[in-house]
Amino acid sequence: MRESGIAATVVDEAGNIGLSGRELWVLAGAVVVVLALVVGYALFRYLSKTPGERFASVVGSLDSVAVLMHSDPDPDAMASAVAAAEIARERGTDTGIYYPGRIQRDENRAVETVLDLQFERIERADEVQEPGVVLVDHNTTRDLKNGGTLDITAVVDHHPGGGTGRRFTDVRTELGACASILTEYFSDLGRVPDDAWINPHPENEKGQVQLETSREEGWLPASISTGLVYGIQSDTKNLTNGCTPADFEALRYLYDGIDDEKLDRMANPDVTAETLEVKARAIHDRDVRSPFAVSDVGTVSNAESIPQAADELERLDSITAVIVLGDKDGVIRLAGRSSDDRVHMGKLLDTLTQDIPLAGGGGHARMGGGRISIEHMEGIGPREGVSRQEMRERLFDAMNGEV
Ligand SMILES: [Mn+2]
Repeated sequence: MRESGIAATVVDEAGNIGLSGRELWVLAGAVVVVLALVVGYALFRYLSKTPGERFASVVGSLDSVAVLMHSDPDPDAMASAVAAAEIARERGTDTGIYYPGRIQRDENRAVETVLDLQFERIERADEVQEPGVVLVDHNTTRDLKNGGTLDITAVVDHHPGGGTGRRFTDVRTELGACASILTEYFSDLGRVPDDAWINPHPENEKGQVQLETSREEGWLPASISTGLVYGIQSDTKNLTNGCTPADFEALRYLYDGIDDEKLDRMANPDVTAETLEVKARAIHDRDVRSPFAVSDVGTVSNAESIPQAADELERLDSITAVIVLGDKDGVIRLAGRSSDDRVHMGKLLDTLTQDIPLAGGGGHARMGGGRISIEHMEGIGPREGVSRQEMRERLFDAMNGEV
């Protein structure tokens, strides 16, 4: 009985066993089922990973990674960058933290100093040598010269904008701070905020106090926890603006790791005498025509004191919109604040600077800035210029909707 039907095993003259057509189909079916199971299992493993685990495996798969902040690194961006770098380092990946622009504000510089952070300032994309790039607290590289040439591996952010990473994107626009997302990653990865500063680790045999945190045990250093807490605080105006349950959950998780003394030094940094003097000048010399105010603080040596003076003046109870101007190096800097729905500060400063050569302005509804070269404002060349006093009148006219 050599051939007893289609279903039977076929044995040829040489005695080799072949497969009938039906058996081939069964075998093919089995292979397909096994493949589907393998793919399904891999997909299940991937999908059942937490965002923190996925982020860690992406950054951990690279030899080195560059963590990039935006051009005005604030406490949220710095804390997020340090956290992202920590997760990569834990996986054996070399890291560098970079930013274009400047760290100017007193409170931003305080974070750098208090947490003893090392960031590298760059101007062009080709200064980034690492094969992997992670963006934190922003999602496109427009602040960086030739930023478009960078291959962005991962994006972790809470701003709108639609930028994505090639291998990982976690943008949650509803959250108050990017630091809340990175905090969740540490929680996902089983890291425990180090409360060593509250309860010093027990003394070892030699009687030395072991304050050094032990990475093997999964501790999260207090400086990182404290930075993340301050990042959340400062991005949400001390938890009064844009906070979600997830931000509070992040703070709850970090609570044990807060270093009170460091947090206080960051939240209440020493300010330079000039910043206080410029604020004082802005308040003393204010020109109030309710509900608007303009204040000219004259020449300053740190232009960053001008927006800080605007923040201060905006707090006056009868004022809904304020513009502070001052000059440095022949350039007038304008800083505007508005809580008045009739005054879109960014558009106002943009319109106002349009007919002056080399001037520019812009921003959001509630906050804007601008720059005007004094020479060009006063009208070098064929144009008829505007005096500083006339500029002040123009600012009021613009806030009144007359420009
Ligand atoms: Mn932020």
